Amino acid sequence: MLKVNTDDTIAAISTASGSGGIGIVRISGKDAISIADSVFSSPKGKRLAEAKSHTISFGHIVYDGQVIDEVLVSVMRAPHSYTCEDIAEINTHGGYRSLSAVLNAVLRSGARLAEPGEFTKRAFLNGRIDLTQAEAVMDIINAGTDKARQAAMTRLSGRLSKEIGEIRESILTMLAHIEAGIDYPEHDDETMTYSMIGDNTKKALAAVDRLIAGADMGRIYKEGVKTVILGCPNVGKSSLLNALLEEERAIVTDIPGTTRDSLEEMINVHGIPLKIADTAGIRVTDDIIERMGVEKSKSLAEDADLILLMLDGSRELGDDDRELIALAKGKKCIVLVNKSDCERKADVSEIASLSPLSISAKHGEGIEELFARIRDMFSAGELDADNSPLISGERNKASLMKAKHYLENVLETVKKRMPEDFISMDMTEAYSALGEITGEALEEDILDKIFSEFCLGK
Ligand SMILES: Nc1nc2c(ncn2[C@@H]2O[C@H](COP(=O)(O)OP(=O)(O)OP(=O)(O)O)[C@@H](O)[C@H]2O)c(=O)[nH]1
Ligand SMILES: [Mg+2]
Repeated sequence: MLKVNTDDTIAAISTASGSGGIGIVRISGKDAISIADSVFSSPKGKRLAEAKSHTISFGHIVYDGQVIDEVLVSVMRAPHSYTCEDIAEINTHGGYRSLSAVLNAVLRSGARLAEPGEFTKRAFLNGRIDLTQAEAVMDIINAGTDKARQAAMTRLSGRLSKEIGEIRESILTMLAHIEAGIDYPEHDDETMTYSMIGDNTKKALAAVDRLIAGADMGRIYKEGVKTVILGCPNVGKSSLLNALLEEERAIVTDIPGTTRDSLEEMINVHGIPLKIADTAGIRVTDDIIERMGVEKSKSLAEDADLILLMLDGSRELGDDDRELIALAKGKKCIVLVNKSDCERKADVSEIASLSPLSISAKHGEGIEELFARIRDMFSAGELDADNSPLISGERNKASLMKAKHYLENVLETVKKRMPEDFISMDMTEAYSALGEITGEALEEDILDKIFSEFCLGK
């Protein structure tokens, strides 16, 4: 069982580093308000201890006889706060010196520096949110696009928890009936028949499958479409990256083999985030550095969600080009024939079935058409709150895959009419795999790891 250590009071700077109009030092725990009080001085001698919950007080932070900053302090009392504990938030002027001096004063007055994600971890341990909602908080903070933010907001509202809860509930009901049958064979009417177990398991499995189906889109909205620009040397891959970014990011020369190592950037295509990599041109080479780059390009292509396969339209297609086309088979791929501004020498009739798109990376021609194709590939209509992908991280997908596996075992057992003990074993496993998603069935060290990836002060 998890140990809930909320004896100590934690503090951290909750705003981003760098200068801004306002910065916040957040304090949470049973001594939060008294610690804030010990460094707070109001012009009228008002004490924070007397302040009502959800009010804000004006004053100064004074420590060691020195006035550190003019501040506003919000007080939120347990259990009506982010962490369910007493919270004081000191709004300072948002410069690093001021924030760190205020934090130091708070730490010297009895608070402990919070670990990354510790405020959210307390909200979880105190039962205010479950793990899917805690992860949603982080996803909102890190959202790279509006769609990622929308999907995370849906999870924060608890919709994923609700769906997982319903599947677990149905498994639990089946388990209870089976157990009743095992323990009290004379109460046969309580026992579910194999076919009823089969039907209910199929329903649970369908619900798990629906969540898995959304998982890849969820990852894409969160982390971006893994996109790789692939092609032979000198076809214009780096020029395309620069055209997409609208800046001279990658070095472009007419020397084949210019790009040695892959280069990654994020771009936003009509709301779809693309994590795009320019790679070393693929060819057989003796240069050891270039060869390593070529290997890396190939492995990036294997792992990609989308390949932008580039050919040079100003020269004839070669065997190297054909090899790459074969490599991209079975993947989402857009074939680009570059250098449309030059005389066309490549005969693209052999790849007509791939609907190659003619572009000029150098002059930015055909880029809009490329964006339109990407949008059509990755957005099945506008996302709204009802069809946002609910699953985002790999962790959640792995738990769903595990649950799917055990539910399939159940169906197998039902089909072969094997003893019911097998069914309850597999159902119990499926039940706890689903519990990992909401955090009800997770070991403490795994939880620690999840929260440690959060940012400081949240
Ligand atoms: N005329 C014309 N030249 C282009 C176009 N795109 C790229 N080039 C030129 O082609 C040459 C190679 O461009 P790069 O973008 O470096 O090609 P690359 O595929 O990244 O090459 P490596 O990094 O060596 O694999 C440069 O001289 C570019 O200016 C284009 O659309 N039209
Ligand atoms: Mg290059």
